[in-house]
Amino acid sequence: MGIKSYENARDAYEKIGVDTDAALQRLATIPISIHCWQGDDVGGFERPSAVLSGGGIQVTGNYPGKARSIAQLRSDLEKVFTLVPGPHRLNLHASYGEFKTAFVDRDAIEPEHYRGWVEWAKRLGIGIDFNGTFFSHPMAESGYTLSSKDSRIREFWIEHAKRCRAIAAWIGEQLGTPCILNTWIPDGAKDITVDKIGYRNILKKSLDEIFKTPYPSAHMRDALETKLFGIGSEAFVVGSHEFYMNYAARNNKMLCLDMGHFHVEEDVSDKLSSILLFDDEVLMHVSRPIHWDSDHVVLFTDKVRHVAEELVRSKKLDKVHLGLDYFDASINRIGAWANGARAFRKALLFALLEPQNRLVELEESGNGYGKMALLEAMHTMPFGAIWEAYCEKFDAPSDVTIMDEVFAYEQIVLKERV
Ligand code: RNT
Ligand code: ZN
Repeated sequence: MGIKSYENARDAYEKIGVDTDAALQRLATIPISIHCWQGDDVGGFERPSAVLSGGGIQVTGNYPGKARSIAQLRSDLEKVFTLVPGPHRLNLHASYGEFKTAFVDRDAIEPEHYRGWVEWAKRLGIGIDFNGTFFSHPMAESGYTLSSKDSRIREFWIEHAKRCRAIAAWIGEQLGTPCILNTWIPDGAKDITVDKIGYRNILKKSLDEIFKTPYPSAHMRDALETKLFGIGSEAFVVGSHEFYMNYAARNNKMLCLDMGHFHVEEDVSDKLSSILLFDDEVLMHVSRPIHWDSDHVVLFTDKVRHVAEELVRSKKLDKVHLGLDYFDASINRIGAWANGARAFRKALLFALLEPQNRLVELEESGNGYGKMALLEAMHTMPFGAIWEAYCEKFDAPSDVTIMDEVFAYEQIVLKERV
């Protein structure tokens, strides 16, 4: 598009009191944590040909080109980083450690297994966030992990969680940026559960045990991911929204809000101002829900925009850690990955270009129509030119040229994979 169209767009925004240069600068300071698991369908590298199994989540599709080794996954991630404009972090799952030839079980993982990722991140100048892996494992087959009534199972997963915290603290210290550790467990049941309070009580005790060891917040911070239901846990999820909201508030932990974990008609953006008034920080799992926790690739949709708008309007953008959570194995994975990350960044830019003071004035003066008209006008502002300028700033392709790069990578790199 070029300078001229940016300048025209800048003038148009200036007329409504919006400083586009400031918005671009601000956006360039906001990292998005790119999830490792879109590249290999949440398989991980604990064993050769590992695949996602169980845990209330599911990947569909078998489009060719999936990453089958850590080296391939890193190559894919590096490609994605060039396709997405802006500062990145890596969101790593415990099952993506470098275990070499020996099998290392979840209750035996050590920082050493993640050294390769840390070295890689240092080279790229990015931070890493971390996740315990409480699924795709024989010890999770009963449907319960940290809330299991079987002490052998429970202790196994408590040990995993403790080790993940130690690893996260080590990663954060190594990289000089706090590692956000998300804990999501699949615990729940397909049908009527009688002793719900029993399971929740066990989960509460397990968490208390896991969080006994304090770590400096400069190294790691804990987040707990809430959920309403999953595949196979339609009737009961132990770690529900209410459970974790209370646990987090009372124990000074962060909530992780996954946009796919609520009823489709619920507006996740509306939850943020209530939570952030009481909790210091929140972790977001940006996703695009369709009917159930479907982990669809994020697009520039209303729901995604509303989350970005709420973060900007509430001035809490710095308090919220932004992570992505989607996985689609039915289309080109690199394109899916990049598209989702770009769509969320685009939503943030859209939100940063809102004439917020003017909108609040209209609202406070009771001018409902004026507010509506101005918000409506935002949809036809020359937003594309500003977005393109942002992409250019990071040498990232435009929305139109990106597919050529994705196709070229597919031809040269992905096609070779068997
Ligand atoms: C599952 C949660 C969780 C996972 C990842 C892979 O419902 O959303 O965040 O998607 O850990
Ligand atoms: Zn999630």
